[in-house]
Amino acid sequence: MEESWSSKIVNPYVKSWITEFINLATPDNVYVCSGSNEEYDQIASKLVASGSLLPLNPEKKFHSFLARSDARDVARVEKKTFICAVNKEDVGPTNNWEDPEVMRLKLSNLFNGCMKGRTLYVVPFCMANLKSPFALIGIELTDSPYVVCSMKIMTRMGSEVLDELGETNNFIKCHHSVGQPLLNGQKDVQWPCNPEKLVIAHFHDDLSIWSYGSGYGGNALLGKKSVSLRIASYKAKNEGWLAEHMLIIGVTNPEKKKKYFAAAFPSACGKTNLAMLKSTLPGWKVECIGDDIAWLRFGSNGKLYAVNPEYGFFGVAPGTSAKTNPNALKACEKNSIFTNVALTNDGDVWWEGLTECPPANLIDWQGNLWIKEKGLPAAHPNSRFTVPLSQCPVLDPLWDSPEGVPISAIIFGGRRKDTIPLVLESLSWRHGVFMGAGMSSETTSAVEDVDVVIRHDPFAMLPFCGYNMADYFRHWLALPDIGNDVNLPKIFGVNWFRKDNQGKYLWPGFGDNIRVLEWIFNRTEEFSEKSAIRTPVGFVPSRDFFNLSGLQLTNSDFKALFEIKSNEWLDEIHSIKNYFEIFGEHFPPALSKELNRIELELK
Ligand code: O2Y
Ligand code: MN
Repeated sequence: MEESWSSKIVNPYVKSWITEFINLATPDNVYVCSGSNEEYDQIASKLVASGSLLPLNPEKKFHSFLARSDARDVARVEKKTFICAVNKEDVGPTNNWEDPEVMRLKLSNLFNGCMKGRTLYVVPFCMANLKSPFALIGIELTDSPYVVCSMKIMTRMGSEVLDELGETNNFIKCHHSVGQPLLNGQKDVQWPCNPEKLVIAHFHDDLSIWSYGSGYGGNALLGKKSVSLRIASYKAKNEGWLAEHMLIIGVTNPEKKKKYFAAAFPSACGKTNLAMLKSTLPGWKVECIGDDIAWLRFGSNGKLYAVNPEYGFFGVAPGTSAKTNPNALKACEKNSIFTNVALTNDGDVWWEGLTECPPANLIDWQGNLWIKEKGLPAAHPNSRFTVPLSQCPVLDPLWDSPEGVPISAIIFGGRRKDTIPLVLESLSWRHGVFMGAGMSSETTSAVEDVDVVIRHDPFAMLPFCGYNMADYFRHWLALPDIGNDVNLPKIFGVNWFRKDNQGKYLWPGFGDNIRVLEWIFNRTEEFSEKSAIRTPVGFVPSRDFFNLSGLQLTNSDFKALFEIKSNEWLDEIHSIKNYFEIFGEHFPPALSKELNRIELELK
């Protein structure tokens, strides 16, 4: 066993790390992934044979599969996600903290023998183009073949990564186990996991990640949230760059001028839809670089350049339709893995919102005949499509550029039925950082589907900031000193979800969001003085400079979309002030000053 894997690993650091891990987890076999298409097919075939993957009808979804997870393992678990640093303060009040020594002891017990009866897969991967100055190499040791197939889609994975790593120790050590050893020839289940013992730990000292007990998404595909946000944001703070929960798009105007925007939205605010927007305005075009994560660094000209470190989309299926995101539907016509969606009787997939009427004889996400009258969804609300970025029909030509693209605007969004106008431009960099820090979004509470809860989610990074969030605010405030104030992107806030007094959405959204992007585009040009009105909370569009052509929007709708109501904003400021108090001494005074300025101006 030893010889076959070790002959493929020349790097002495990697070799001794794997050896040590084998001694701990005691897998039956070790397999080093090459990342080839043939290998993917072989592993997928094994998953099909064992019943863990179901091949879809190739005439409907070519070379694609359906996975059904254990019903207890369906999403990221924030409560069990830890950042481990000696000082609790370095982790801050928004993260779960654990002492590294305590956590290491706990993990060594959990991982002890956890891969008995299983194969350990060694998955070398690179986040960002291998030749990029942004590139971060990781190696995930996992006992989940589903994770291997997903990592092949979501990252640049395989032997070239080991070649690039050479003999250096410069890689992120990622350890993952589903936490269900197979003892004495025990038969495997369709989706092994161990939710009771779930833990996902990130260490400041050696930047390693240990994930135990889940096979799902962000818990298990460690290149995504764990490496590219939690670990990368911590590295970025120390090295003078940013790792953000942002999509990246290229926007071209009718004169063929192109600009790039990055936008941060909390989960479930339509980020993937915006990333692949199909414009309703003639001559305007949006092209996609990424839908979830952006790494931003200063170029030698002082501008911020962004790359998407990922190689695929792991998008929420429900709500994706020909109206909301036709490009995502095209992207997942082939070479895709669907997880927890419903199955049609002709071997295709279905989810709520895909079509108005569900097809007959659906099999639900748990593999049972779906009975509509029971009132439960056919697809799990967090069901996913995993597809290669390269299949996106509106992929930007620079999507794989090692240097990245220059960012002209940063957009913060959220889901709010009142208070926040359709679009706002910050008055300064400091005010923009305040806008990011004060972000919040409506979520439906897990208990009562109807209860709306407003969750503060600074920069949409609440679950993903790998260190003290107040220090993260300070890092953002310091960017003008690291780069060049003049060349920094402008900062905007958007809210597609404002409602009228009857509870009806005021804005059509989706393809019409291009109108907001148009205004933002024009505001990043030199000639923009007349196109906005200053308010205490930012610039809002002047009516004559906001494109409403072809829209049935009344004057009162326009007013309601953009109105800044002092009473609502004073409440908002009050809520933000209360929230900021959790950060104690780490909180940057510059943001308190900004808050006080707004409060004074509103009164
Ligand atoms: O539930 C999960 O494991 C996935 S969470 C996720 C996946 C893709 C993009 N964004 C998110 C998120 O929660 O922000
Ligand atoms: Mn996300």
